[in-house]
Amino acid sequence: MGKVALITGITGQDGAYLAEFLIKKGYIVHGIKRRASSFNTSRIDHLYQDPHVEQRNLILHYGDLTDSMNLTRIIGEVKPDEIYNLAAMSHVKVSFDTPEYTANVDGLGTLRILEAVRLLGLIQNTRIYQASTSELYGLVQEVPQKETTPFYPRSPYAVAKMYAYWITVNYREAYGMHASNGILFNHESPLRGETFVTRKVTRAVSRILLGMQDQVFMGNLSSKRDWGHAKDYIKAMYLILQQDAPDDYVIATGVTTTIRDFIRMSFLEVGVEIEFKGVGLEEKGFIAGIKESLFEEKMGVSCLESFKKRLGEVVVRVDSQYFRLTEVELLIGDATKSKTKLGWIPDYDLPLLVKDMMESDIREMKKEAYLKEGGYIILDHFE
Ligand code: NAP
Ligand code: G4F
Repeated sequence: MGKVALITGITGQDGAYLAEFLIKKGYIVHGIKRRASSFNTSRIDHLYQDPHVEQRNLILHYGDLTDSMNLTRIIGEVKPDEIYNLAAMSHVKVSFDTPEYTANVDGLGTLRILEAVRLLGLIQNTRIYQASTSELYGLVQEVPQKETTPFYPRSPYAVAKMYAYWITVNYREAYGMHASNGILFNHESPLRGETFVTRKVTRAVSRILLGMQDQVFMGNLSSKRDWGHAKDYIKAMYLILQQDAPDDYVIATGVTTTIRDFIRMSFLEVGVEIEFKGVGLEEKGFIAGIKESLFEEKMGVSCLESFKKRLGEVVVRVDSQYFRLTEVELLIGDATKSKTKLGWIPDYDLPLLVKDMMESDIREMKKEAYLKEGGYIILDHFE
């Protein structure tokens, strides 16, 4: 019999990659999904099995991190070997609009899971992974940030996650639970939510290239993030729960990049050079050059002919509505402990991540353009 895992947040970016990874390892994976008025399982539809299939390896349960009785019932029925608590209201900016809800889900939600495991008498059977975050470092007290760096959270999201971090440590120390925190720096992928900065950029750049959108409005272009690939980071979650003793680990690449440079890299993926001019709200990104053979290879010849007419135009502007009340300016992690103790080695660096996201979004936007019959791509379609 394979091991049994329970993933909260299975419909999210990390939940989807982790579910696929664990199923390939022979696990039976149970996932908690929220009831929604429209389908919210697009990231895991390829793993879905009809409830009538015998010996399923993916089983979904309706649930919510705000509902203790629901969580306790599911954990009691599933009796998982491993729980990956990935569910959260995970958007930092939105947490300023919904601070109480964020505290309830991201902070108390973790307590509900720990307490359910304890009350059900599963302490010796069930290992728990808590999705902690580099946002805990906030106004950073040390560069780079590692496991011993003091926390200084800068948003309702980060404050809620700080409670979750410490309640996990406390249950480990008080009750001897195998409960661990992964302090994960930003990780992205083609499955990343569309309102996080990297995906917003790769989607918008793809649409601009295809003539489906003129420009994109961004927030703080100067903040720096340590971006890795979600496919690498979910492997670290798994490794953390395979250790004999529970502990807390930083997962990061050790490279930090501005939002501005991420935008440049995304356009450069198809040979478009962007130059930024101006400061603050007046900063703008212009099309400064086009490497025509690369553009043609990636986008097609008629798309190139149309796009060439846009040389010199502004495609990136700043809008203060995307600024945060208290910003996290710089994140860069030191993952030495994870590399030495877990043997965690990432496969992707930032250029590979950008390539993966751009290729996926260009494909997706081309499909959209064909369906809506809009944008330059349609010219290629008729050639
Ligand atoms: P995500 O794509 O936003 O997924 C969040 C998941 O949580 C979704 O499945 C969502 O369900 C679910 N969820 C939200 N509120 C819930 C509730 N009240 N009850 C039950 N489920 C709920 O996030 P992610 O990028 O995969 O991140 C996974 C976890 O790691 C999160 O806890 C996040 O805070 C943390 N983290 C992420 C990063 C990163 O860079 N990605 C870095 C550090 C830590 P719906 O699909 O229905 O919305
Ligand atoms: O992509 P972001 O929204 O991610 P953020 O705030 O770093 O949080 C993500 O990573 C955390 C790990 O450190 C996770 F815990 C959390 O759940 C989430 O996954 O923003 C990144 C940066 C910020 O400095 C933001 O101000 O990009 C800046 N930014 C600039 N313009 C923008 C935009 N962010 C968004 N979302 N949208 C913009 O237009």
